[in-house]
Amino acid sequence: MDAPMPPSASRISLNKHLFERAPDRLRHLILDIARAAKYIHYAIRTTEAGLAGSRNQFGEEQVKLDVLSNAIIEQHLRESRLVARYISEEQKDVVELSPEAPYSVVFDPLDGSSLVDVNFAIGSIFGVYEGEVIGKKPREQVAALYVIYGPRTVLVCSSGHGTHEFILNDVGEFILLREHLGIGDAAKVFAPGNLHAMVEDAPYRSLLEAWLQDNMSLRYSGCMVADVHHILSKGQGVFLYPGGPTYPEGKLRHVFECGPFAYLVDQAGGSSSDGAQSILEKEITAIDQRTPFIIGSKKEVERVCSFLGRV
Ligand code: AHM
Ligand code: MG
Repeated sequence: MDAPMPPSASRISLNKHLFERAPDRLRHLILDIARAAKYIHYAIRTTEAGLAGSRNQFGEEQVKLDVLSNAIIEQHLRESRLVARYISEEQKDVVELSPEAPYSVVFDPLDGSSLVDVNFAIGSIFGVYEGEVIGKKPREQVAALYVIYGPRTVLVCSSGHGTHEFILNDVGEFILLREHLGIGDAAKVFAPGNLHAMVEDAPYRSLLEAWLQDNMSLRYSGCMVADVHHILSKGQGVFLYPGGPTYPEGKLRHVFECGPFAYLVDQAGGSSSDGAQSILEKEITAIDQRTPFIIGSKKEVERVCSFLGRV
């Protein structure tokens, strides 16, 4: 049998890549978050896919993996000693960790967790701020990243120098896959969340008709991490989750879900909006704040906003 090949000299680890793109403390924090994601990657493969018997701050039923992923991330953030506080989709209050530490981390530990049992791709979303979070805007994040656990586990991150993609290799290291992910202005695919809103919203119905007339293709999985990753990976597309009868402000949460994606997509040349203003400029007023969300190719985001008549 041939001896295993040593790692290629040309392979670039997440650590090496961050050396030139993040100050040391931020680099260490991103590496700690990436390490937590490796444990979640393992937990998804080995944990029973049942309900945990508890509900989160939004009254949603938690699956065991939501609870476990939250605990894994908490432990890594605590041990990093770089995090003053964190805000999680799965916990009601801000959790204080190391008061003198420079960063706050916001996260959704397992987005799309209702898809665990059907074995669809799911993900973790993170945003990093210096100091407090409430009163800030997503543009003020110093880094954002997500990890998608699909057939492959991929991490996409930005610390303000573009949006970069890494793949988890067999020895547990994130290796650079694509240096820059870029999003073109025009979209060929659409991901329409909250179709129930169509019943009340004629403009939304006209938008869907326009997409079909333009021969655009539907790509909607029910996990925003996967659906927005599709846009970043293919370099075009639009995702939206507008308000509707059940959720007038939409279902998605500004601080943990929309803010980090707004930052990553902006760094890749795309844009995002709540229909009236950029998500990057929308102030965070509460940890449970929801927002309508439109994200992806710039021209298509503009077209959606004009159809929905909110610009
Ligand atoms: P979750 O954080 O509880 O998993 O909910 C967020 C998810 C998003 O990933 C996805 O875009 C949306 O909920 C799907 O909602 P719907 O079931 O209405 O299509
Ligand atoms: Mg979520």
